[in-house]
Amino acid sequence: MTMTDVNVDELLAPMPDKVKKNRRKHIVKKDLSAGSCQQIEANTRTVPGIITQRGCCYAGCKGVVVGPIKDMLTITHGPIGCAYYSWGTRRNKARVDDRTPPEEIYTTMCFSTDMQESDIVFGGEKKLAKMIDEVVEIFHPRAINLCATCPIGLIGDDLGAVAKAAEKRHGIPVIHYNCEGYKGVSQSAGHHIANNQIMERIIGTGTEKVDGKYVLNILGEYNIGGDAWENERLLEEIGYTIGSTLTGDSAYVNIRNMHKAHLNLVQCHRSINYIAEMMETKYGTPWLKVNFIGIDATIDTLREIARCFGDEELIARTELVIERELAAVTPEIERYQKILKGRTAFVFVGGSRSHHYQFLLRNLGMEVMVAGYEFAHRDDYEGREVIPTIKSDADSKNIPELHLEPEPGIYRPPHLHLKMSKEKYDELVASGVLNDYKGMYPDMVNGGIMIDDANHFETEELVEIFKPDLIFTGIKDKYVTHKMGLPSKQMHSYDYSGPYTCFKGAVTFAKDVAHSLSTPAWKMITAPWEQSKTEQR
Ligand code: CFM
Repeated sequence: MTMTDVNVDELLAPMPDKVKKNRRKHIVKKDLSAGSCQQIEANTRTVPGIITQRGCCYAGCKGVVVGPIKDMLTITHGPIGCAYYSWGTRRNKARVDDRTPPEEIYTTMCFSTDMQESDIVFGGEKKLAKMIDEVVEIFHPRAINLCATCPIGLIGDDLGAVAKAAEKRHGIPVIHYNCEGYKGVSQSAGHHIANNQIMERIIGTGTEKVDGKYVLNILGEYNIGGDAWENERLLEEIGYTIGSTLTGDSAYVNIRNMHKAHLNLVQCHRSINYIAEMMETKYGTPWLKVNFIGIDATIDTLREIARCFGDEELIARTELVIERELAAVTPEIERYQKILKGRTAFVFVGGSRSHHYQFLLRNLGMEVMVAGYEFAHRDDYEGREVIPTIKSDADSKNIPELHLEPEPGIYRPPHLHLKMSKEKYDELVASGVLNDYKGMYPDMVNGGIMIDDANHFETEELVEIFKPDLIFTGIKDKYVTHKMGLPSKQMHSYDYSGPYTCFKGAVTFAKDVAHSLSTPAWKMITAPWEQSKTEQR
């Protein structure tokens, strides 16, 4: 059977009719002959009882966006488990925060109010206020995040009031996030809530001067396994200054001054597109969708950034760095290509990697047959042009939208940020370079499947049909995959490896994948369906 023969309806056949009808809308097969992408259903509720890969709203807010900020102290207001599972498990690395000794910070700080039964009955506001007093006295944080969990929303503790009173008592920002786990349909809602507060409370409050001829922010880069450091190394060699990443290895003190950058780079569109758009409105900062995953993708990204500024010297330095990096990694990549060429994979990750890693895998001679997102929205699959047609439902209406205006005295038109004429800027926008994202569909292989919020049943069916050599996924699917006799790499945390970005990162990734595929262990396992066939015989 060729890839284009795969019948999605057959795949769902064993499901009850209602579920089948629901799930069918979340699966799209790439069909080159059809031209544009068929509409996919995304960012809607998971079928109750189905084993989803998704996380909660609190995970998206605390675990993903605000948790990694290294000089803010985060308090999880809720039972201890929520803090336990959202701290230290995501490999968002950070260097020591360079405060005056003895107050250096060696790790991101997370505390929990450890809500008990009596707190749930009588309310937890006093406990939270007391905890803020204690952490201020002991740790002297620059600013505090307060994150709500499910029970807090249910009992109605007023986080905003506690935060406001604490700000008065201590004279530092105390920022609250109503990111109860049940808000929205996945962690995506938490990204939005975090974006809103970072925009309202942090960005734009700094008054320090940011030096540099070309200052870039890297939005949606969380420095998993050190990814951001590799990006920064290259960009700084070319001649850029990094204002701040958001939020990998980031600091409150730098985020405050992000409005002073000339250009925002957007790596993960899903988790941070709100800030990119809001900064464009409020400060006039243009944004460029980038991808540092994959050698060709990195080269294209570096050239596009240089093109945005149009400085000949910058363009020449970009080419020089590309040439040098390529020369250094090509022999090694070619070595791994011998093992990897012709192999196939599935990629199931949150809301951006399933697209980005297709570029890197292609560089290694591999093809992605099925790509799934846990919680992406239609624009991450189909491109931003569909945004005006996305219908909002009760769940999305639950998340506040900020309506911003240009900030008087600070706003500068975007072309002035890039030091170019308005005409030239308009041209870059019209050609889809700036302020745009085309989604995953254009980069899928013909006959390949895009699947939203995939579940275990579908994963197993797809494996049986496509028989991939490897699955890139998360911890919930990793061991299920192993039991099917397939190697699986953890694509959220990179297991214990990384960085995977840019040129050197591509070699590390190639090495890890080659190791996974070369281990003889997989030959010793019989997939469940193979087993039943043997028994039938
Ligand atoms: Fe963005 Fe991420 Fe992702 Fe994401 Fe995540 Fe992550 Fe992810 Mo795990 S911010 S959407 S909520 S790239 S934690 S660093 S790997 S699911 S694909």
